[in-house]
Amino acid sequence: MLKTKICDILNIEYPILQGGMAWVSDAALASAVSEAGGLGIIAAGNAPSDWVETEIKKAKDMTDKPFGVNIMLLSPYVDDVVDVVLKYEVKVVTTGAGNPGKYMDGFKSINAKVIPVIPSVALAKRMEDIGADAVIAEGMESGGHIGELTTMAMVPQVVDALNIPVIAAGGIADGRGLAAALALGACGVQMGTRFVASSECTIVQGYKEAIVKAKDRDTVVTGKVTGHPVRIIKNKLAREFMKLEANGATKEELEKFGEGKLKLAARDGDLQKGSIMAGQIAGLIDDIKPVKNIVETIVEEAKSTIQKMNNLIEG
Ligand code: TUI
Repeated sequence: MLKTKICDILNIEYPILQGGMAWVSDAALASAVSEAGGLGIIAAGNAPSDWVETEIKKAKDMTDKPFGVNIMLLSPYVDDVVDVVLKYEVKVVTTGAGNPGKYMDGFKSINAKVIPVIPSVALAKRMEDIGADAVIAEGMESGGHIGELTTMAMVPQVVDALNIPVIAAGGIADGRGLAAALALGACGVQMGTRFVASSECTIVQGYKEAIVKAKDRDTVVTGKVTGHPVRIIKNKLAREFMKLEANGATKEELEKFGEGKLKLAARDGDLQKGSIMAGQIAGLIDDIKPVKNIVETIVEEAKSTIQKMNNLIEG
């Protein structure tokens, strides 16, 4: 048992969500996480809505447990993806890379739980005001598109500012991280990078191995100039991106250069010219293992961490 209020709200066993990662989080990964007692999430990313529809159908076949869909609000297909989510009455919707305000009434009409990812207190408050059921406070330790605040600094500030539950994300990959998030007042965690390095994740093996190989300082943040900073593992692409930025490339040039590069790494297997998005916690991850093992190990480790902390005050 490691129950928090988010478990009741989402009807899940453990307070662990799997991050919605473009080109990574499909029905196979999401259903494995849901079957293991967490909340699996299919990522729409920049995919067309028919791909999302297929993955939702597959996930419904693969698990009877709740799962979610993550909507990336910068996607050109966002309106169609929302329609698919409404058609299939998806139980949980998370959003990223923007403000989901204009879709809120639709989500509420199917009784979906809506959990926006937010990078600041101000946006978290706005999400509470428009009826979000919880928020995911995602620190800049995360992989992919990030904000400016760290998890450690942001989570307690968001917890104090809101009345709805807060889930912590960014820099979490083990039970100590889960216990720390609970200590900061969060009622659960979302993990991305840890679940990429899992047996059920369907991306190329080399991407998972890059995470296992990565050390603490092996990620960099590119694209600050474009207004969409993205954390990736250092490789040829990262070096070229940084060179372009140093040479004053325009936002348009950088965006064009970045296009399609995540798929190139994750699905086509080009780990030098592709973009290997991963969080700073990649340095802690040293194995690729089944999702069930990841979830159970984290829960057990969180419990023993909390026990140890309790022992500190009981002498
Ligand atoms: O969205 C993510 N992570 C992502 S999305 C992605 S695909 C992509 N690739 C290149 C450029 C842009 C996207 C890869 N990784 N995480 C959730 C997240 N949301 N991080 C930051 C935010 C965010 C940022 C601004 C959420 C809201 C927001 O609001 C701005 C506003 O006021 O509308």
